Amino acid sequence: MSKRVSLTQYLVEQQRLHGHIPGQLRLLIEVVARACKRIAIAVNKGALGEVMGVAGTENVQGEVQKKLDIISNEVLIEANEWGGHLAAMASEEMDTIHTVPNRYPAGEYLLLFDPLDGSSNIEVNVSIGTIFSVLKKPHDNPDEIEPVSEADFLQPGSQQAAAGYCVYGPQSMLVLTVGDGVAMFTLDRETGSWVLTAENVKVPADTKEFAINMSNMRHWDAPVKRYVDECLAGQEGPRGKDFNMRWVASMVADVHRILTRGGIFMYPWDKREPDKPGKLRLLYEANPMSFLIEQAGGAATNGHQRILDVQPEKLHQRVSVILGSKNEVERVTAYHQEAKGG
Ligand code: P6P
Repeated sequence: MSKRVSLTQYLVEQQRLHGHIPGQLRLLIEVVARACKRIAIAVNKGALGEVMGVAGTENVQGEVQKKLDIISNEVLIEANEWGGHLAAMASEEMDTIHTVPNRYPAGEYLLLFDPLDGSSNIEVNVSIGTIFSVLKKPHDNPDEIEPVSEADFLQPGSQQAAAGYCVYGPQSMLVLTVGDGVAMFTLDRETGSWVLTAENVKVPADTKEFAINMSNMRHWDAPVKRYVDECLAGQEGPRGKDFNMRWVASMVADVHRILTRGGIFMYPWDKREPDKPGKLRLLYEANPMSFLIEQAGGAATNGHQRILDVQPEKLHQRVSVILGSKNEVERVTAYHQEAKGG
């Protein structure tokens, strides 16, 4: 068996080789990874752990919260409050930011997360996951310790210091980037450690697999409909090849498949709620996933611009997402440009 490299060893070696994982960032990543282990244990208990079902509350998105949504959120908050690496946190499950209590030291990073994405799949035992994004707290005046505010979180995804997800599936896997490629770690349940199982992950530029919720087809804008129709036309159509379709309804699972074997994932704007840019949240879903995909050589746009260039205006704002194999994302984006007469 080849020498096993743990998450800690990987981070120490990356710091030694490339120097962009300062101590506080390494601590942050290790704390998040440890919290994800606790979430994996709770998720894997299922009905045996009395964690199934709804919590009887709604989140800021107006979505019914599952018990595991709340549990996962609390695990991440408790794990990250005391370490001195964070100034504040933001979560899909919390209306406003959570500032590190005064009894703990404040750090220079901001942590954003969707604590349990895809939770509609919990009862049917389909992969779900935790998505996280790391930003640096802006410093107007480095000599002053300024209070943290929601405005500090409103940074384009290109400013992320790190991003990743943990997928709770047949294996629990942690997928991470600090801006120098994508690495994957598999949870060894016997030792409780995250073991490096893939690095320098690359998304093939072409694919024969697309992921979209086809039941929304009648609501799509023309460029998305054109792209999917061409995929469905297969070998006899303009693409000259047959395509396969997958839709897990768990972004973490769909993105993990794309990082593993290529593909394109789309949750586009549609006519159901014209004022809503899309379903997925920019800061703690689209930005971290787009950072990972780009670091693996893929592309991520909202149909009109690079997702990582979108300037956020609200903490929970949504965005249209087209990400994955570069040539396919560029095709769909070009169709949007053509439709605009670009
Ligand atoms: P639909 C899960 O609720 C989620 O936010 C993403 O993980 C997933 O890709 C999408 O929504 C699924 O949405 O409308 O197909 O159920």
